[in-house]
Amino acid sequence: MSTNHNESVRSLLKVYFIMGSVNCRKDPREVLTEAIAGGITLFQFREKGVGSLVGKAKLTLARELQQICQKYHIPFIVNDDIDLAIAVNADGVHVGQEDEPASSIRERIGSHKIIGVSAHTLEEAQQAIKDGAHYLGVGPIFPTRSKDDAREVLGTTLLHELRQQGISIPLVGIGGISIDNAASVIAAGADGVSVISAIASSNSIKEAAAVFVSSLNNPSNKNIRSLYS
Ligand code: IFP
Ligand code: MG
Repeated sequence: MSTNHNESVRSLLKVYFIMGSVNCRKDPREVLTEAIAGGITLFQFREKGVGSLVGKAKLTLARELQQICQKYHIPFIVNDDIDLAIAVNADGVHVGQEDEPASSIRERIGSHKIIGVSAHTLEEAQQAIKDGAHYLGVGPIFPTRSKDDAREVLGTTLLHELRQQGISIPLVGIGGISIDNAASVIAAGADGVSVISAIASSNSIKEAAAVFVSSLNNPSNKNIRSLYS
């Protein structure tokens, strides 16, 4: 896909679903298919943590999930694993601060691919933009259990500060985002929300995704705790 236009990435971030097999209570292929039916706008394959697939099994799952994304025209982003992203010709990668800088990743994966970088401070954000990131993942906004090595909770303050400092590139909030607090993340300046558990752990994946989509279009939407009982 062409990613020369900031605005196309911005709109893709609206409801950015992230998962790997360990986040799913049923077949990840089913989870992804339902999430897409609910209206997610972007998908990141994040096969990480205790019990995650490696090697050939990881590659196979990546290909299967990518095929589902392709069928429904949802861009497929790979977390961390640049070699995997290249092997499957993913639409982009997401990397953390401990990974290769965006500038060298871009040389490896090609200029037309999406590069997202995690940022936890203004300085990290500025550096990632210099290095050529197309969007920034800002978080953890709220406490989360999806990440073993999660950093200090930021609240929505950094999002606000980044916008106040004139940073205009697409931003997505991540970490502990639920239907109840998603609107506050957007209000602070994010273009979208990244969600793992609130969709993957729901007992109705499609509805959970759909409620995020509609709550971001209509922030007064009431919560739906029954989906997580
Ligand atoms: N942010 C994001 C994203 N993805 C990650 N895997 C992460 C931080 C650690 F939402 F894509 F921006
Ligand atoms: Mg990483």
